Amino acid sequence: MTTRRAFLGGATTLVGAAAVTRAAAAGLPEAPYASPSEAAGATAAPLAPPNGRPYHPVVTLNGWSLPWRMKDGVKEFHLVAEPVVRELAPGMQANLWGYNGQSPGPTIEVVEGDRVRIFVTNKLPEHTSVHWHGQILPCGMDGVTGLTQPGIAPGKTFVYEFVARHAGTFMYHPHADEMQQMAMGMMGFWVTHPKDPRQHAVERDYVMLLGAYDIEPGSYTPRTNTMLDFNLWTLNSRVFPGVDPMVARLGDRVRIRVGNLTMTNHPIHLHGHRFEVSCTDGGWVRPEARWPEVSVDVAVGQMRAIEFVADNPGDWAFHCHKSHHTMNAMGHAVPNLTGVDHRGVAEKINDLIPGYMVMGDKGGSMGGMQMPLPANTLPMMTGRGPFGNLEMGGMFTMLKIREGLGRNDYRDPGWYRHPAGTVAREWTGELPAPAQAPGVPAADAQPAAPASARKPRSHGH
Ligand SMILES: [Cu+2]
Repeated sequence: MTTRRAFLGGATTLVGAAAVTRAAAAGLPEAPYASPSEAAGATAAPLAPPNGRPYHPVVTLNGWSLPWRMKDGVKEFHLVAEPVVRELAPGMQANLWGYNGQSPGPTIEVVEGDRVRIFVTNKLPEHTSVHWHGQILPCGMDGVTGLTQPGIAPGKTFVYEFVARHAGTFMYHPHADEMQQMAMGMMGFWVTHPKDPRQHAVERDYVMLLGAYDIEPGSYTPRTNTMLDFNLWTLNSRVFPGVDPMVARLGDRVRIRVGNLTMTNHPIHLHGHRFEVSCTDGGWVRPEARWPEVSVDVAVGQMRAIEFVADNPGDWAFHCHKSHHTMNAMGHAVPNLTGVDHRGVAEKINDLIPGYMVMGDKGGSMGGMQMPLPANTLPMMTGRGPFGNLEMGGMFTMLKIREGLGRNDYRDPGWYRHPAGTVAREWTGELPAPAQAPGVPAADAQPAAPASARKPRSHGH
């Protein structure tokens, strides 16, 4: 970008600014790329519109919004479909496909009524197309390979042009070799803001796409033939603890928009608040038709926007409620050994396999376990909180609500300082007698196996 501007600046002395501007404008708009820190996964500051109608920009969690060029009243964007390397969380990189250097691609933000022109250059080894999921547009702009257009061959650029007719929440993704291209991470968010910025106004507007990958521990490239059994569940192609927290000032009205381009549904759950679904794939929900929720199921191919007032300070969990979707890659073909006494068995196996470790006889908690991991592999349940291991992964992050933050301050405020006496704590005083299910003897009245922690013999301590 800088190089080109510098070149144009120098050229004006020779041929005049107007001629150069016309020449530059005749070509493709530049394809913007994220800054190095954003490319590494940092959440970009909201992109304030430099021209066109005003709007309140969104924040793409661990992502960024795509700048445009205004040409004769048309917003021109340039997407480049290409292979990318995405850090899913510190310690794990994935070879994905995406747009403009990242998966998901940059968020496109326009205003209701805008005429939009999107150039799509294909740098993938196979054809592609872009479907503008949810947009009401001329059929030939719908991006379905074979049905509404030929595929964009490698090395070619296509142009799409339509009016963003309705304010709302949308996505973009290929409609070409979808199983491969979506399993490789090709997707992006699209927000059409209302013409009147006072309509549906909120103080904080977060967007995220749900993704799923099947990456064998120790490897880098997703298996794209997987139908349902994915092992990495992502928010904007990041997994916890690589997902930034959402930050809100106490009293802010907050919107979180979620789009699902995985192959299964995700019940998205927010702690500490009641919210309403304010916008779906089809547009805004009338206020009298909204009902209160604390979880919203986002089905395959759907978008849901939730809204609430951030009136409860703290660090609140925000996650998919399918417990395997808040874990990182693991083998799932493991029997449940809770309650099984395998002391004798473990000793025998230790003679054959030094370092053998019994798992799961006291439940599945792995927070304290140190197991060797292959390279480029994240722990299954991980993340450190102020009280210890979080034992999370995948589709998990936090909503951090604090008093007195700056209007545009999205920095992680650190851990919540709980007011004195408001944290669950160990009780050492007198206990009331617990009620017992009728006819069932209390557990401590039954003969119990002695509890003892087992460690692999080779660790020798
Ligand atoms: Cu899920």
